[in-house]
Amino acid sequence: MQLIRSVHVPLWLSLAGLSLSSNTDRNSLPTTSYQRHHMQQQQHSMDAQFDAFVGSIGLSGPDAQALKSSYGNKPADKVGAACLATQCVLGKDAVDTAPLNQTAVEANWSKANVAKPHCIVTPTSAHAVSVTIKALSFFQVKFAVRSGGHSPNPGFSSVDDGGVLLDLSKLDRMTLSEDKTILSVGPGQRWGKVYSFLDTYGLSVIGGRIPNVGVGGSFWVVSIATSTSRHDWLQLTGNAVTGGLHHFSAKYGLAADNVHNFEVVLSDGTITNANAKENTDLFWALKGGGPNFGVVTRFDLYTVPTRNIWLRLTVHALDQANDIFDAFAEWQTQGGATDSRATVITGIALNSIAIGLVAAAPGTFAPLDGLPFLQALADGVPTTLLALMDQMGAATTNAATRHDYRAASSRVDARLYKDIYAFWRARALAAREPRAPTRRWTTLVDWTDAANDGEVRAVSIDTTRQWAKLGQERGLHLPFLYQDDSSRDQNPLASYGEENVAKLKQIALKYDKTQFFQKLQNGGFLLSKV
Ligand SMILES: *C1O[C@H](CO)[C@@H](O)[C@H](O)[C@H]1NC(C)=O
Ligand SMILES: *[C@@H]1O[C@H](CO)[C@@H](O)[C@H](O)[C@H]1NC(C)=O
Repeated sequence: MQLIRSVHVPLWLSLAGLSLSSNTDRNSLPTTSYQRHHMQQQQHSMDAQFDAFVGSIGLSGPDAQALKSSYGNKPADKVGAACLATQCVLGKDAVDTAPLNQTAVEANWSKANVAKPHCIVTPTSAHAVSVTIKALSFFQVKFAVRSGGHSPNPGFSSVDDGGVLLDLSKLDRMTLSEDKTILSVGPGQRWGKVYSFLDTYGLSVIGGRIPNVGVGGSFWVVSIATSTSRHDWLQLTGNAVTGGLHHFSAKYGLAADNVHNFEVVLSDGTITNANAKENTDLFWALKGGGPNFGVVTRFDLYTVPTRNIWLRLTVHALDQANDIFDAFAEWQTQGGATDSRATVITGIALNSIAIGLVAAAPGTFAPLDGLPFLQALADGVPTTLLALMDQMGAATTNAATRHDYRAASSRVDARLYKDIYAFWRARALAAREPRAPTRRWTTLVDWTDAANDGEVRAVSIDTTRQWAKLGQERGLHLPFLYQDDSSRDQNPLASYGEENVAKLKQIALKYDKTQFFQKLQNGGFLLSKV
């Protein structure tokens, strides 16, 4: 019925082979018996679809009838219907409708990402995720999934009033297998809490390096990054083979390499597993393929014994920058970097430079450890990974400001580092110049005023452009973009290469036949955009 009352009328009529007079009232019901018959048929098939849908989410009797009449009264309000349907099944505690809990709306790392959804679904089980996905799919409603909300890209973990926010924060269960080799953890847990939990067992896992990042947000990397660039904070990270998702990625691989099993909800609501024996193609794709295949509701991760580490954290004078690049590149290309359990992090801000040397045993970091320093925050002390995460956490801000990331990759080259640094520094200083001295600039690129979004972003865009340009000129460019650090206009999936992209697309079609995740997901590095 609603189809006929809506703006689809002319199309429907022309399909029925009737000519329209120009003054046809769009809202008047067609009257020929052919039309009536067609209408009834459509109504029947819609009724059947609706019944199948309410049955599939476990609604029956008066609840199903109430939903049907409520939706029938306002057929255009699809997002309202999806919210209502999930609320009928999951209850008011799990589905927050207007007026929304403001704290949940504003939970964000970057202020640029705050958006107010129509309702917030906070599932406490994979089943609840499945119900939500079925409702979103049936009503064709836009959505966003939030694990920890640490993405700096607007719309990747938030959505406006036309959509539903799937907030995974209560999928935060952690359990250790009896033999302590596997940690099962929900995507809404934060890495800091994961490390605290495991620390009591003398264990760790290979995961994110910032405590506040949600577990679900860190598995999108398949390959290797040698350097990352951030706007007010030029970061270079290096160990033997990777830019390091984790401090010991050179030994253990990336977070994604340490997954034993993913529990995942597919677009048709199926709850399944992907591992080395089951759905192996999906297992491969989930390890870096982005939010294109399903919603992961549980990660089973291999634990690693590494717990006590050796750490040296020093602060350096700005005029040492070039010496530091020389030493860093030398360490990367020679000797030192063959130690697979050692990592170097250089954090270069506009007003300070910090170097972190991390090793599984007292490390040899020549030539880096010969550099003079202003201050040692930690000096060759044995510490725990947990304490290191805390220190990383303290160094990265969680304040309500605006953030931006951008990814770039190149081969190791001191000269290139220096040139990029000079380029970035000049631009970043210029962007900061007109601001009042009271403005607080901390570590990462944080700014507070939306009016400066374009100006601030331009610095990092230009820096990565320059990086690519110089890299290409000097034969040092690498097309790889580290997904976790990529900006919304970058295309990290494409950087995996044509063959991988084709394979990912094939797998996405197999597991998501309706292309739900491509069509209705609000943001994210989607295969449909590659
Ligand atoms: C998110 O942003 C809002 C402003 O829109 C701010 O008031 C709030 O404190 C932020 N939330 C968090 C957790 O930082
Ligand atoms: C509102 O949301 C916050 C953050 O998700 C949560 O901690 C709090 O319990 C919620 N408040 C209510 C009344 O549900």
